[in-house]
Amino acid sequence: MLDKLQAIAREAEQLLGQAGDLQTLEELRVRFLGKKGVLTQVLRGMGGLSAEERPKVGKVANEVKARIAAALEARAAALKESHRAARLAAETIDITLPATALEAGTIHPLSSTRKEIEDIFLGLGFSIVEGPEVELDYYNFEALNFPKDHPARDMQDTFVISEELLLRTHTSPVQVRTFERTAPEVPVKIIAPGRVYRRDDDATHSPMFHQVEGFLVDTNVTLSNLKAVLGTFVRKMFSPGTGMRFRPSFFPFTEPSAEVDISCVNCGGGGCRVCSYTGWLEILGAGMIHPRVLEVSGYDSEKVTGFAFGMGIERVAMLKYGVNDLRLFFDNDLRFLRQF
Ligand code: 2NM
Repeated sequence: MLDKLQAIAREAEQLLGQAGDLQTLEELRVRFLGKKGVLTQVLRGMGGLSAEERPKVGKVANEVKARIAAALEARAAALKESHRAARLAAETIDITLPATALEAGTIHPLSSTRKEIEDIFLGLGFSIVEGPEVELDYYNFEALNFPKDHPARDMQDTFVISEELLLRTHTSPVQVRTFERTAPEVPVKIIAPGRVYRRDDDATHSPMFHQVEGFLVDTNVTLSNLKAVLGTFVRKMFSPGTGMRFRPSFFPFTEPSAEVDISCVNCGGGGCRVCSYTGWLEILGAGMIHPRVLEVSGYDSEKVTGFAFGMGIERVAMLKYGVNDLRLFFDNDLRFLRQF
């Protein structure tokens, strides 16, 4: 029996040494070490051995098993290594070839416009604050004095998530969150840039767009302070000669409210197709913060006043760069983006 075991070991080692691929190796493993393999067959015959012989044969059987397993492993490693060497030899990389040029990107026009707006207000002493895009109905509408039946609160116009949650339709909730943190301290001079969402989609409306809103709260803030700040802004943003006018309007969170126009960036005010021959272009909304908005956020509206304004970054960018379709900003067509 011992001779038989030695013979098995020798045969296995010889066959393994010749195995040319992993498939053959696996077949040999099954043949020698498998459940119905050669070694198992021999060990079955151990029942007929004497009590003295049994442990001796058992010991040799285990040694043979270990030898075959080791030979299997060594051959598998050798085969894998030679496969790797062959693959590397076939694969030729010429590291002296010139590299493929990486195309340099550019800053997106909405990003540069946002940055320009931010820089102007930073220069006027405003700080930048951001807030969540998924917002509570309370901060988006309730605290801003929008009545329960206001059309903007309709599911038709707002992306509603639940009874309490929605996608913010403007960045004004940032103002309320800021008021809550700072009240009753003054002054507060903040701009809030960011993404906003409305259910609207055409050449001049995108369901997602960008806004910058700003507000200033202090003692003795008046409408003339608002005009001074916005006048400075439009002259820096467009050109030193840019004219500005206020038209009466309505917003739930400001009283009085105004739509702000600038003299046409295309014709300078003489009248052309861009301004529909009016000489003016609407650029932002503004007003004096409604006392109720100040009060719910913790300010005493008898002691402090404030102004607020809001503008669409897409609209500013369209006027600044003469872009006539807002969707171009979101199409990611390189022929468009490369022009900035
Ligand atoms: C606008 C127009 C007018 C505005 C008001 C406030 C707040 F929170 F202070 F009341 N934030 N933004 C505002 C006012 C926004 O956007 C067209």
